[in-house]
Amino acid sequence: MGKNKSALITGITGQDGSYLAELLIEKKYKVYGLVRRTSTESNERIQHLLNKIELIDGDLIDQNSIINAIKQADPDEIYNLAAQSFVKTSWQQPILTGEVTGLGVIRMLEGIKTVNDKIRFYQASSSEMFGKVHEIPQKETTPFHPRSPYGVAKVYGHYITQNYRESYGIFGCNGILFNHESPRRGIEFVTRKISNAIARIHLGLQKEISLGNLDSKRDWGFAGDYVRAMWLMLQQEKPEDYVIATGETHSIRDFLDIAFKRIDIEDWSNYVKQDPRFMRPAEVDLLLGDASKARKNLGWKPEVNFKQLVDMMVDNDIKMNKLLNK
Ligand code: NAP
Ligand code: G4F
Repeated sequence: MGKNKSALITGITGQDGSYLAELLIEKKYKVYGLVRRTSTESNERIQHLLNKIELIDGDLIDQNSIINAIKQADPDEIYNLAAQSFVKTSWQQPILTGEVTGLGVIRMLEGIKTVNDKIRFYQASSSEMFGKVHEIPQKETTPFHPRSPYGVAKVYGHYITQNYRESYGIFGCNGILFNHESPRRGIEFVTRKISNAIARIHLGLQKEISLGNLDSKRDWGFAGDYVRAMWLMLQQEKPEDYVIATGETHSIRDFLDIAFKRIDIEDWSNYVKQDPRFMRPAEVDLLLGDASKARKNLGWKPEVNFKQLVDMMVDNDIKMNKLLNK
């Protein structure tokens, strides 16, 4: 019997990192996670996995820490999920976002080139790169037009991964993932902000919710489905880039409709306030992905639909808030 595979995940403490770690453990991988030093631990999402994974100190800003982590883990595969991932913050911290979300990628690739150029590399590219979209739906060949420092940084990461593939033969894949959510989504992203507020309204802990633009549309899927696609990309014969999306788009208003219905409220107008603080200097109005290449080559398709996702998030936040306020 062959040796079990091993993987290094950057961003293991994040939403996707925690689901991917679960998937790889299920597949009998030895899983390592790169974690940055913080004054209080950010292990909440991987608490249940701590005895099954190995954490290694490192930061995407620090080249030596990356090289040391790759040497220590000696992985077959690296999944680069770490990033400053919140679009709104990228206007307040554009240089940090460029350092981590953009240059962090080349630091990982340089690490691979230095330590072992046979390691397979997954880069977390983003539908934010399509920004002011040039065609609907967006696919692998759609031109990029990023609308935020975050989007620009992701475009750099995307092209540098392609370049290391073409220049040095590194097995690097870009997964161009459209928005994906879950009960583990960060609380500042719109879906979780809404599901948590609705849970609190339902329990009488909060009266209303303040949001920004309600008209933008996103192709929202379930994070648990999307990490499967990441793994599948690295199991193929040839490294390629793939769009991962559901092929459906919904506005923030649609999300509010379904989420409020879960607590039996049909007309939510009195519960939602619009607040300019949550508007952005530039907006991505509409994202809708065409994942037919992934369906054909990887056999990938989403299992959780939009309503199931919204209900799952609201139900979970009701449960969590009940526990917190017991
Ligand atoms: P997330 O929950 O925000 O997680 C980000 C992770 O990056 C966290 O583990 C964070 O660690 C880590 N990190 C941040 N700065 C770092 C640094 N300087 N060095 C090392 N680690 C650092 O993001 P996510 O939703 O799981 O997304 C995963 C990746 O996919 C990101 O690259 C994101 O940009 C990309 N993406 C996400 C979506 C989506 O809809 N979720 C769509 C397309 C692409 P701490 O816990 O210490 O903060
Ligand atoms: O939930 P969001 O903050 O996600 P956004 O900007 O689409 O970015 C997410 O998806 C990307 C993939 O396309 C990832 F690459 C990125 O890392 C991240 O995971 O905002 C979604 C929409 C925006 O149009 C925003 O303007 O919701 C709108 N919105 C309206 N009110 C709000 C709010 N967004 C947030 N976060 N908070 C609000 O109060």
